[in-house]
Amino acid sequence: TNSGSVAAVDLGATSGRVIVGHVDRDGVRTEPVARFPNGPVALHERGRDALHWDVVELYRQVVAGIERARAAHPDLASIGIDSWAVDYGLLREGRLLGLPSHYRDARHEQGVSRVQARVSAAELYERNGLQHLSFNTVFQLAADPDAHLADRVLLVPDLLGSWLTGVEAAERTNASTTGLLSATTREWDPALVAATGLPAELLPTLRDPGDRLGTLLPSLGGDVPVTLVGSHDTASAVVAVPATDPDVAYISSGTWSLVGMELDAPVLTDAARDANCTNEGGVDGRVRFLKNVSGLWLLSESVRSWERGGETIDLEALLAAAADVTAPVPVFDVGDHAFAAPGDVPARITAWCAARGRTAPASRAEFVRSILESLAAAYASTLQTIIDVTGKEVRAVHVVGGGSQNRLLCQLTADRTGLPVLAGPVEATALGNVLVQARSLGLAGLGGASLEALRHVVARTVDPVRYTPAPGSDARSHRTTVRSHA
Ligand code: LFR
Repeated sequence: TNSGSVAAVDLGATSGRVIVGHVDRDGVRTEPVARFPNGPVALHERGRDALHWDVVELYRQVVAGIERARAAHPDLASIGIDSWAVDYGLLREGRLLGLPSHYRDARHEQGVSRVQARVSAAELYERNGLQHLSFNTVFQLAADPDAHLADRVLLVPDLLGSWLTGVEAAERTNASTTGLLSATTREWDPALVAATGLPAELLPTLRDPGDRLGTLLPSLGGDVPVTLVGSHDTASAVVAVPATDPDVAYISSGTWSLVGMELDAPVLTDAARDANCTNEGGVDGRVRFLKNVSGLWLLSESVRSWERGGETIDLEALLAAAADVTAPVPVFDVGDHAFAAPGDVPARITAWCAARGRTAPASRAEFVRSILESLAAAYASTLQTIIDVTGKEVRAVHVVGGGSQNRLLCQLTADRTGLPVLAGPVEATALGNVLVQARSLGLAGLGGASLEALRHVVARTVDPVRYTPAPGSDARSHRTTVRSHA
């Protein structure tokens, strides 16, 4: 019944934030305390440009954010950390061996053949249940020329957690994205670890969301516990999907768009593998059955390239102009390898169109419209795949995260899926992070609460914006297909 405040550290691939969440009988309220940019840093090494994360700068920002949170709330009850998945720091005797590699670095692709020479793609899927992404940690480690120097590997949130507390652990939801975890036992799979060519001792003990990792080191102010949350950002976001109906899909919409459903057990069928669906580990042992679709990164990279000349882009104005575009725009394959690395996305869209004899967008507004139409089209076909593979009924799509504020994208998603879209909360990841801490501390009567009960707290707090499929949009055919699976 006691209320309380906790800090959520949420690191995304394009920005990080520290948010204080206040939890009481009425629900959960969030208060941003710090926000800072993040992104790949290209460093010339071994004769090429390698993409890294400036994880030391991230740590500095996290510590500053925690200090600000504690200054404003001296009674801060706990801290939880989440970030993007798969990337790691190599340590030797507790010392970081170099800046972590960024998942968009092309080097990882070399790891695929090395791993698959030891474990076939089919066996990999049977064991880890993961969609094939060449940046899965198992492939990154196999391609990492420095990995043999390390005695420990820590995923990014675990690395930051160890710097804050001195305690090393592998939080299980994020561990599930490595490709090294069994999809059925949710323990490290020795055969998968062996496929990297590295010793099993490299991996720390697995721990679960809700466990106390440790206490802030005395040099950092001491006293406050660091509580494990769904440290994979997507796992925390799914906790905060304000669904009150089980027959829904979600899109966790940020740098990436994670399109899928929550299931009780993994689906490891040939159909799931052929469709490249993933079974990632959720909080409370749930399965995040989903596919990675590209995301707002296409838009932010476009804006970045337009701003390269020194100009500042007004994104709101550009989105309004995109909503007014009436000329037909190309729908391109957002998953095409051409769009994977950082760079000039509009130029790549033009090249993609030219190679296929299509008319490229003619203005910035048309580029934005083309990107959002293409994302929405990918959401619709991915959702159909998820429905086909699971045989589940879907009556609505919850969109959470940054993309839930993009009205045009939400409307296009409703139109192309033929389903109502319920948009929000925008800060789902931080909310999921906060709620898992609050439950673990027993704040506001949440001790022992089910995920459904946590989602009710979110639903009580935020009112999602509803987007209805436009009558007469080409969604009608989608809707019939979707419904026929009911
Ligand atoms: C989203 C996300 C995705 C993961 C990608 C790379 O932020 O965590 O779930 O596939 O980033 O880590």
